[in-house]
Parts: sequence; structure tokens; C-alpha cells
Amino acid sequence: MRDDPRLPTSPGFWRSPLRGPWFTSVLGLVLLVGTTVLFVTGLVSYAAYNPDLSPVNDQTPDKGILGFYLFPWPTDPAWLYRLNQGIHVTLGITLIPVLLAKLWSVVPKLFALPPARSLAHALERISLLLLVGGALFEFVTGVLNIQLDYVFPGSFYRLHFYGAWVFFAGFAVHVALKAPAAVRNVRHMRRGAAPEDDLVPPSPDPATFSRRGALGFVGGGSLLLFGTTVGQNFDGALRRTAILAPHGGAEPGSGPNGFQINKTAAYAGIDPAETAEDTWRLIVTGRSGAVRLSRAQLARLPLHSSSLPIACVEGWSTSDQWWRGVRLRDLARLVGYEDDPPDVFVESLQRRGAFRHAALRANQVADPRSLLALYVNGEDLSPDHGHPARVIVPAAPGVLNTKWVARMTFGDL
Ligand SMILES: Nc1nc2c(c(=O)[nH]1)N[C@H]1C(S)=C(S)[C@@H](COP(=O)(O)O)O[C@H]1N2
Ligand SMILES: [Mo]
Repeated sequence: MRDDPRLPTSPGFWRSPLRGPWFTSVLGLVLLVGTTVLFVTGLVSYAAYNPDLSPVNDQTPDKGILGFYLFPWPTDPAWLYRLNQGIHVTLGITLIPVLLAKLWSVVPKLFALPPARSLAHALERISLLLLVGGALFEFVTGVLNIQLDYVFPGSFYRLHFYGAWVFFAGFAVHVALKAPAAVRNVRHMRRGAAPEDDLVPPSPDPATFSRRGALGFVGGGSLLLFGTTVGQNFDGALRRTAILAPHGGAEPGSGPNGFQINKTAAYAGIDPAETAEDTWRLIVTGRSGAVRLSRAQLARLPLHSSSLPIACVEGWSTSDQWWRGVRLRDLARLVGYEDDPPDVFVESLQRRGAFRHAALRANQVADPRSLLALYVNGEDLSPDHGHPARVIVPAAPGVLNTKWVARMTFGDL
């Protein structure tokens, strides 16, 4: 069976002259750097949720030591999350052709017999399964999430989080097992000898395509994806180039509220009757009790402005918008925290669905740029941007900027 060239288990079955250590190594090197950046920006994105703050931000059950985190997420620079997540998503999409080409280049190994020649070889194959499976899983869940909006059973967040660690485990074992051979190979090549490699087909078909041409094809695919995605991090004409992004590069209308919207008020099931001036009240609770405020009362508190972007975990962001509202630390003051604002738990009017509540860390509350915004770009917030009031915090993931706020509970979480 091993030698029947009609079967993929036979080396003779694989005839593309493109396969070989050079093609695989170049792609592997790109992925080595690229997936490292993806893993690190992914962990940073995780940290940006302040995962140990309360169960509402980090919904990963039984994460144990995997959910380690080292620091309260900073509020400076204000574009921190925008940059991190822009890199994570844009790079992830750009690397898709490289990943596919790399998998294609090593696919004969998937069928190689016997399944394991030794314990080390068995370990290596299992680690490859984790590595390849983990990488595929991360790319597929990531893309589905940004394109199709949380279609998963359970939560994207959990799946992508655990998937990343499975991938990393495979990656670590793979590197540890392969490094000695890679070093040997490089030494061989330095001496001008061809590396030993079972990727080279024993009976190749004639070439119709050079290896460089194939690499160019892969790189061209990456460039095309990059060019049709990256614009979602910018405004105006640049955003319109992001035809592959989930919002298709379209701005929702023009004017002061004409910047990207995640979920509309209608989608979130916000009833206009609940947000009307004479029905909506904000309830703020803390050390000294609770305060109920109408929007008019809020608007008579000291108002402040900050220029801050919205940066969604899904990889789009807006440039700075000019928000105006009440400082979160002033709201903390109203309920008994004079100089030492604590954490806050923010709840929306929204009854169903994700993102209807969020917890913010004390350092985020204390930042003078953190607002409960009533206005944006000189106008009332539109219903879709969170009227009557929404949170905006520098450097935080968009998901922490709760819209249609109904209740804020200050106290250490
Ligand atoms: N109540 C509520 N607040 C919310 C959301 C939501 O779905 N419901 N979406 C969040 C997410 S994921 C983002 S990126 C921002 C987007 O804000 P925008 O729609 O005003 O751009 O709002 C956040 N606040
Ligand atoms: Mo978001």
C-alpha cells in the first residue's frame, strides 16, 4: 500500500515539484513570526478586558492558570487597543493565504506511513496535530467571528481563547523537537549540501510554475486581503476600501453621529419609550447609597470633553470622536468616593444579548478622560450610539464602552 502511487499514503502520489524544504521553510518562517505576533496581540487583547475583574468581562470558565494576567489595563496611550486589535485582526486575515500554502506544502506528511516510527516521532505528530489543528481552528473561528457575528455554540471568546493555548502547546513542542534538526539542516546547507527532506517528491511532474512564482502568488493573495481589510481602521475614503470588512467599508450615514456602529438600538431591542426624557433615569449606587438622575440632571453636572476612538475587538476602529459628558470619577464622587474611585459595574437597558454589561477597573474610572457621554461631536448621542448615555474610556476595547446605560454600581469588584 505504501508504494501504490494511486494512494496518498505513497510518496509517489505527491507530484508537485513545488514541494520541498525551501518553499515550506520560507512560508514557515513568515508564519513563525506572524503567529507569534498574533498570539501576543491576542493575549494583550485578553488582558484588555481586565479578565480577573469580574465574571462579566471574562466569560472563560475553568481557565485556571491559562487566564493569567499581570496588570490592570492602562488608559494610556488612548489608541493602545486600537493599534493592538488592528494588528491582530488585519495580520490574521493577511496570513490566511500563507497558512493555506504552508499546509498544502506539508500535506503529504499527514498521510505518511507508518503513523509513528518511534516515541519521539509519535510525539512530534501529535504536536503537529495540535499545531495545525489549533492554527486552523483559530483562523476559522476568528474569521467567522468578524464576518458572521458570533455564530458559535457557547462563546467565540472561550473557543478562541482555548484554541490559542492548544495551538501554543503544539507550537512549543514542535519548536523543541524540530530545532535540533533545523539547526543541522542550516549547517548542511551552509556546507553546500542539500538538506535531507522527505518533502521533495520522488517522482515530480514537470514544473509549470517556479517556486518564486508560487510565493509571489501567495504574497499577492495576502496583499489583496490586506488591502481590502486594513481600511476599516481609518476614516473616509480609506474606510471605503475595506470591502472585505464586516461593515463593507460603509460609514453609517454622515454628520456628527455618522461613524461606525456595532449594534443598532433596534438590534439591541432598545424601546424608544424607555429612553425618553421623562422615563429614562440613571441609577448610580455606591458607598453612600443610590442616586437617581434624569438626563437633564446629568447635563447640569460639570461636563467635560475627551477625544477618543472606538476600537472593536472585531478589528475595526474609528478615529477620535469628540465626546462630552460627566466624568466617571465625578459620578463615583456622587455616591461617596471622594478621592479614591473604585471599580464600577455598568449595566445597560438592554435585556438580551452580549455586551449589555461591563466592568471597569478603578484606574479607568479615575482617568479624567473617562466619561459617561451624553454628546458626541457637538450633538446629542444618536440612539444607535447609545442615547441617552454611554460609557467611553481611553484605550479600552469597544465592548467595555457600554451603550444605553441604565445603572452604575461603584465598589471594588
Ligand atoms: N449595551 C450595549 N453596549 C455596547 C454594545 C452592545 O451591543 N450593547 N456593543 C459594544 C461594542 S462590541 C462596541 S465595539 C461598541 C461600539 O460602539 P458604537 O456602536 O457606538 O460604535 O459599543 C459597545 N457597547
Ligand atoms: Mo466590539
